[in-house]
Amino acid sequence: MIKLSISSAALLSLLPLATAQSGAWGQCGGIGWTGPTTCIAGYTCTYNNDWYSQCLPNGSSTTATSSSSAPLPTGTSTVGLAVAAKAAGKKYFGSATDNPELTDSSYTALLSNTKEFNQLTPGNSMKWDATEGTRGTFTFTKADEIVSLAQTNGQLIRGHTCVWHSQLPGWVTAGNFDASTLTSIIQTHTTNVVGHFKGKIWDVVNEPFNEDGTWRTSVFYNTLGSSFVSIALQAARAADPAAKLYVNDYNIDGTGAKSTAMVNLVKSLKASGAPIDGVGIQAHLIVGQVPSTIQANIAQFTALGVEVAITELDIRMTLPVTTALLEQQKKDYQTVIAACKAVSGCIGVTIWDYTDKYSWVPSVFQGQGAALPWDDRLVKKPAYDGIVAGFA
Ligand code: 9MR
Repeated sequence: MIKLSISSAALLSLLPLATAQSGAWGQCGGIGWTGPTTCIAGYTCTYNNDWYSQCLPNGSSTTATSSSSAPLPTGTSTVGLAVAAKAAGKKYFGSATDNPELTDSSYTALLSNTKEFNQLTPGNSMKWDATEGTRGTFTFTKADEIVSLAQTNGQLIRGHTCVWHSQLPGWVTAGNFDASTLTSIIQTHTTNVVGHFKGKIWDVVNEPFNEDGTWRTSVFYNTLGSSFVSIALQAARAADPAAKLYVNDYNIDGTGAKSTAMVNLVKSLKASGAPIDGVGIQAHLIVGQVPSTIQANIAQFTALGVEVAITELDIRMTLPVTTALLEQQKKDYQTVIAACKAVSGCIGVTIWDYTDKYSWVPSVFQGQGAALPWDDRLVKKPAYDGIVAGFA
């Protein structure tokens, strides 16, 4: 048996290379296609629609995002999202990622393609529970894995995040610390984390506000009032003067009470001399519901003398995926990207992972998903073309 397969492989290798094979994700068929119709090892030429067949990893499902047998539209642009972002004068287009996904070689290959992504954000491995689960003991193994992947690829890193009410170990939340002890706990944490990963952009403080613009109650706010923000920013600046320091939140995508609270925070930080370089607009959005004020909103932040980044973009829909929803999602991505493009102080965009395969959405919003520009087979969706059009 073994002998047979070795000799057939040897025989195959002697065949002329006239029939070149398509590479990973390459086109391998469709009306008018004159290129190769077979794929490199590990990939299968998979029918997508009459005009397009693509080399997908062996075993990929062809119907994963479709509830009907009618083929859904796909993205067709080949520009590269980071290429498009840079052509529009932005620093980066990036993706969040997480350690468990990095064992998926098809996923990692596309994540490492700097034409698509020249920036990565670790989705979980820099958070407090991952880096200082025990007081004073710092663990950077997982975060280092992502940072070194980015470094190997030549990609920027957004550090995420130093001070957040969530994914916070019990020793912090339940420690009953007085104000001066908690201040030093924040300083030690921020100093060690920002100091370990020098030269990054940082979401130093994450999600400080409630929807109505009041301060969110957390161990930090309850013990220190709003001063916890400047305590963290100052520690970050001292640990790495070259780092860019942001405050990041969701539902501050359009103008409104929560966005106004962020404006007021930036004003007061600047007035007091606290180091603040940017506002992170997460942009976890819903198809058909992108705020019409998104560009004006970005501009109101940059007018304060800070930069803006869209830090966690995804645009979810109620499943099942339909052609109409995909087309609306494409428009919505274009709207968000065009708003960032239009404001020069909006420096870059990060999507909260790039494929529906690893999106956080379905596990949190029941019946919703398909929020990202690549589907769960890593096939481009119309949203991809929307992003390219937004940067154009
Ligand atoms: O993507 C992250 C997911 O894997 C975690 O389970 C979740 C836990 O809170 O956090 C997700 O990332 C969040 C980010 O850190 C802050 N903004 C909202 C993101 C989605 O929940």
